[in-house]
Amino acid sequence: MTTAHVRPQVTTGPIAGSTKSYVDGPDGISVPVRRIGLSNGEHHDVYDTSGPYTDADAEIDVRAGLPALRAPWVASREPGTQLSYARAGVITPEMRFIAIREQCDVELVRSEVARGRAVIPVNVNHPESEPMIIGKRFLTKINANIGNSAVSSSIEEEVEKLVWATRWGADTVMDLSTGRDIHETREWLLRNSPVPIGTVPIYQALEKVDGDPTKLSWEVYRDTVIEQCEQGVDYMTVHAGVLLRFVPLTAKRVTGIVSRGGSIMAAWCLAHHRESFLYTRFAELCEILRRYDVTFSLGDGLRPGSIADANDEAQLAELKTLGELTRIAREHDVQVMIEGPGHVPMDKIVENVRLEEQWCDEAPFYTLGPLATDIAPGYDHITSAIGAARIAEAGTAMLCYVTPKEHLGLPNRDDVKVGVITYKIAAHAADLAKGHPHAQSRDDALSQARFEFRWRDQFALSLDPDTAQSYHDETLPAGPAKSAHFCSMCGPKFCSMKITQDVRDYAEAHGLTSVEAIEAGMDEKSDEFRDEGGRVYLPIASAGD
Ligand code: IRN
Ligand code: FE2
Repeated sequence: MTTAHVRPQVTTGPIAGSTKSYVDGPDGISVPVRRIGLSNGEHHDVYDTSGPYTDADAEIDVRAGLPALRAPWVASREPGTQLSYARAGVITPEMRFIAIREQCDVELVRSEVARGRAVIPVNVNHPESEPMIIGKRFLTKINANIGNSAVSSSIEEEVEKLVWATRWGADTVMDLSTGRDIHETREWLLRNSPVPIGTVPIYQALEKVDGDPTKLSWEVYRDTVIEQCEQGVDYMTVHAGVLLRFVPLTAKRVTGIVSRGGSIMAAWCLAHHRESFLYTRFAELCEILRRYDVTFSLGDGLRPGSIADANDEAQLAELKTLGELTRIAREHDVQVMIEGPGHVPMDKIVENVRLEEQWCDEAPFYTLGPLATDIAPGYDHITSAIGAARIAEAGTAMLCYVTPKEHLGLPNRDDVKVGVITYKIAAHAADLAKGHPHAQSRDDALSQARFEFRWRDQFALSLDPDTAQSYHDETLPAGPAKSAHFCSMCGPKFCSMKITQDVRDYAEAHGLTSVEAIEAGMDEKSDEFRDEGGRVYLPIASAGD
């Protein structure tokens, strides 16, 4: 990290209503949790992706980078991948860390990794990262894409986007930079990232040949991959399933090839009329990734980019090829996940998961949304979260976020937050539907706070406390409103929760259960009604008085 002009200014400090806490495990393992303190004296701990930035006294110098948490673990063992250890029955400190984080048995972590149904993306050269797992038996994860383009953004902005994305819950971040200073931007991100960093190496390889895909070669690509492995990139998108013979299958599509990496490789294959070097050299690539324990994210270069193209022949032919490559990677002890669509209508979503599981031997599925409709540019975080919730419920392990700027421009810091929160909603909704053992407790705690008019607790338990509180305060900013038994939506007389509580109070006072209380109340009211003559419409004088 040599650039003097980078300002060490990133967002620090705890999230409103929370403090950072650590759970200690064996071997000096210390796992971060976000502790939400409640006004009734209880607290609620939640999974925390934000790294040391949310410590109360955080003073982060981004020039120095984060502490190298995993360095002693890596130094004390023979070279190997998490997959090779898991297969040998070895439990690594990374697995122990994850078991505490996920509140599960460490044997579940080991066996799912050994089986290839989960991955732990941890490059030996990214010791700053806090271990996490991607697999359908664990909490659904979300990825946030950042990175500059030739026309926009600086290193400072990208580092702040990284810190901001993880603050709101991004489990991994991908640096998709294609503009200036690609190597240096990535170095700053890696040294300051508490979460795994992913990349698409073909983007940087293309920069090296002046943006002309036909000039790409295995050698340029290989050297780029090694450069990124050395820096510490934890997982890499490799579009090795875009085969020469699949390219014509996209000719009649409405939106052709929408994947950047996919279109670059298709251009190379057609120009040289040869099979993709990513495919023909795949075993060599495995050997490189294995040395650093970098995880493959096998790219969906032929994913559908419109509802019309969903689940078509090109997409499925590529998916089958990714299954073939999964087996080769695993033979080399390299961890693998599989990237998925894109744009898919709701009725075609589940089929994607079933085919992926069948053809790719249940390697973790990592999908981009998918968008459930094409008609809402400006709102594609929502169109895609609908698909994302559905596909995660069906078994997708990680969701790649989509921001409101999708299809329109490079997301800024605010878009990153909206994208992350939107995807936390989709992921959590899926975890609830899947019956994840620890998912519902936060819903229950928030609902309890809501019912008891503990407004501050309701804000603190929410995914975005700042927005929840500012919306509340827009109409009722005064301090006493934080304990009032109503909000401005219904006012004091029409709050259903207030009325329910009155019913319960009445029941208690009269020694009745709630149902009896309601019936008793009904009887009282109907007596009143009859006493007044049993008329639905009362004369104006009596009704108004
Ligand atoms: C995820 C699932 N399918 C695609 N993605 C992500 O899309 C991928 O991980 C990368 O972050 C981004 C752009 O990939 P393409 O357009 O180069 O395929
Ligand atoms: Fe799209």
